[in-house]
Amino acid sequence: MKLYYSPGTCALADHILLEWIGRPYEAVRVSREERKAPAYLAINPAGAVPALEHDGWVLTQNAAILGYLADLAPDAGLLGDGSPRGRAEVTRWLAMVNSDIHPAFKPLFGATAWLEDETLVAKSKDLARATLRGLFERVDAQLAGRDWIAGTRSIADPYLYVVLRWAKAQGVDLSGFGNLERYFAAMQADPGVRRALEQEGLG
Ligand SMILES: N[C@@H](CCC(=O)N[C@@H](CS)C(=O)NCC(=O)O)C(=O)O
Repeated sequence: MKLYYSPGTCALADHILLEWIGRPYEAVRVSREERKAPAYLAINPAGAVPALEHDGWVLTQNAAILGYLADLAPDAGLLGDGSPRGRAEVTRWLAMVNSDIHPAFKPLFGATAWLEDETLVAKSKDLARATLRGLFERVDAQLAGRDWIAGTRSIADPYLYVVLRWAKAQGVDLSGFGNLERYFAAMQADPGVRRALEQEGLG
């Protein structure tokens, strides 16, 4: 299995998951330039990471890759407690991270640079930070009394960890979110997380 990644991106979630499930894999680093070059576009026409190659088949979209990896290792129990509601909780929090939190970072990663006016770009970034604080407030509330976002360790956790790293790097105000701090510290100390970070040169 090959995971195509760029360091610190959302592909770090898949990298952590590969460590958690303990299947052999190769992590293939792709630079910003390589993501838009023909060789990589043949793998993922979106020019984005992650992409997963397994026995000649390529899978893209983070949520799909995380789900696939978890299905390859049912014993790891990364899709809930086995009940329909447990599975739905995992999907609920994965969806929140993938479709609400991740896209909310776009202005902070340059999506509003086209505005060209420095004041407007700064305002769009401030608005993004405020939106993200609101989203993380809900995550913090969910983590009260829980070690994992969906109750049991799941595919939503590595992705949540990645967006928390981004939030810290981008100056999102997370003050007062004690549950999130505890969660982040536990993830930082996790051996699989550490191995993935080290392989990406972020350890
Ligand atoms: N919807 C895609 C989004 C992936 C995505 O946004 N990847 C970023 C890294 S976190 C990327 O490669 N961006 C480069 C680009 O889109 O040009 C998914 O969930 O996999």
